[in-house]
Amino acid sequence: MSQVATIFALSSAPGRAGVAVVRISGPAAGRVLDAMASPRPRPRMAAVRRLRHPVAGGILDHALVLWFPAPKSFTGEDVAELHVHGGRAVIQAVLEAIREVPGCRPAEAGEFARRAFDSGRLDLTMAEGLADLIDSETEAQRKQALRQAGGALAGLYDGWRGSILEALALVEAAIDFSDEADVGSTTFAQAVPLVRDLEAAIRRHLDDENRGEILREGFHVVLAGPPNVGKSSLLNALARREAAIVSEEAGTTRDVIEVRLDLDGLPVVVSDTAGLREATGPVEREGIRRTLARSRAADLVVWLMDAGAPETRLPPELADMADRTLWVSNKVDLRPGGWREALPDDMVPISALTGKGIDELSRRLAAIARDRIGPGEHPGITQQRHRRNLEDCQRSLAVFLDGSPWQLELRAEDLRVAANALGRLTGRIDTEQVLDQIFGRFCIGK
Ligand SMILES: Nc1nc2c(ncn2[C@@H]2O[C@H](COP(=O)(O)OP(=O)(O)OP(=O)(O)O)[C@@H](O)[C@H]2O)c(=O)[nH]1
Ligand SMILES: [Mg+2]
Repeated sequence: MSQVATIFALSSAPGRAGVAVVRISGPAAGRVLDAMASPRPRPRMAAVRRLRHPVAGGILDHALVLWFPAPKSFTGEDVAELHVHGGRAVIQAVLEAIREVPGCRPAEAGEFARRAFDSGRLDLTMAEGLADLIDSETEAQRKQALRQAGGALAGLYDGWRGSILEALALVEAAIDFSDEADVGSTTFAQAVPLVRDLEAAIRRHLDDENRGEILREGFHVVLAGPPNVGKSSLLNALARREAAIVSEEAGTTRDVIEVRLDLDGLPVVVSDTAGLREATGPVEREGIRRTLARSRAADLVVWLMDAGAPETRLPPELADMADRTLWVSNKVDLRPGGWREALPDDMVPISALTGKGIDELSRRLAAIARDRIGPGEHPGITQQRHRRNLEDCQRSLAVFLDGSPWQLELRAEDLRVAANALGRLTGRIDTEQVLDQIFGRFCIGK
């Protein structure tokens, strides 16, 4: 019998908690309820039941039980949920008991979401959005992930794919009627504006300065500058903890130290780096190499200098970063006669030691990050995988528009390639490898 396995797992976080949720999905889910929590509750209505061991019959716990018959469930299969008391022994006893019901086995990582995808409840971008929602750490990330999990990208991409298929049908009609020159050229001519609009829309969508991707990964700020100016002190002030070692010795920091901050709902990753100067040994030289590499890859460099000896030129290796640099001068507490005077306007004066100016600097960082990655009006690309497929699609549409209208077979192929790129993006056209990669990122119970 090639019966689909029924899978089960703890779907809430492991560890002690008030309540733990055990999810069961598959054809035997109803039998689990009959054997352990009889009578089955009405569909989608919570009911309190004594949970019993299916073989021995002993009481395991008192639980809130839910029954979602197929297809109206997360996975599209029969699903049962047991909300049990969140103690380790309770959870373990319940999981071991479910295993006794014929046809049930523990779920693998991401298997619930994979089944939801297989039954058409989710497309790939929605599944990815769900994974991101679970991983989201800040308000802006939550909003973006929720929008994607709710199908914002799926709707957009499916709509585009539909238009490409429409254009393809017109070109195929042109091929079928090619001996009736009039009909053929008319239908082909109808396809062209459709493709032109689409190509422009996809190009605009791609031209987003990677907003969604940076929001998903975090806005990267690198603290750089000469040695001893207070970069590590500033990192600690921003993080409000002693994340990095501070000392009066120049050349203290060697490795890059990263902290993740939530600045006004935006994920900002701040890195402290080795001070830039002529290195005195191989370890410092490696530290400086890392500083430069990090700074060049950053979304923003905070160039820190000593207010008493401002170094207002970036090292030549960072010349390209000039328009992504925020100038900050530290140790203003040491400047006699006030801390703002004689500093250029666009410089942020702070004292990492006393905390002066740190709030203002945080606000400036948040404003820059918001400008760069704040959620836009339109749902955005959130992953490299999306971008690659969209670029493939856009390129094929451009080839179509540039190609000869007399080579109809080739033009039809351009559109097929474009539609397939979007199909791979949403998972309408699958490659097992991509699916394994995406669902492998989920944890067990998701
Ligand atoms: N007075 C004063 N001293 C500061 C301030 N910020 C940092 N310092 C001191 O400056 C020295 C160097 O600070 P660090 O934070 O280690 O400097 P750094 O830039 O990380 O130094 P390297 O890692 O060696 O490049 C320490 O003695 C700090 O206490 C400040 O705002 N005012
Ligand atoms: Mg340091």
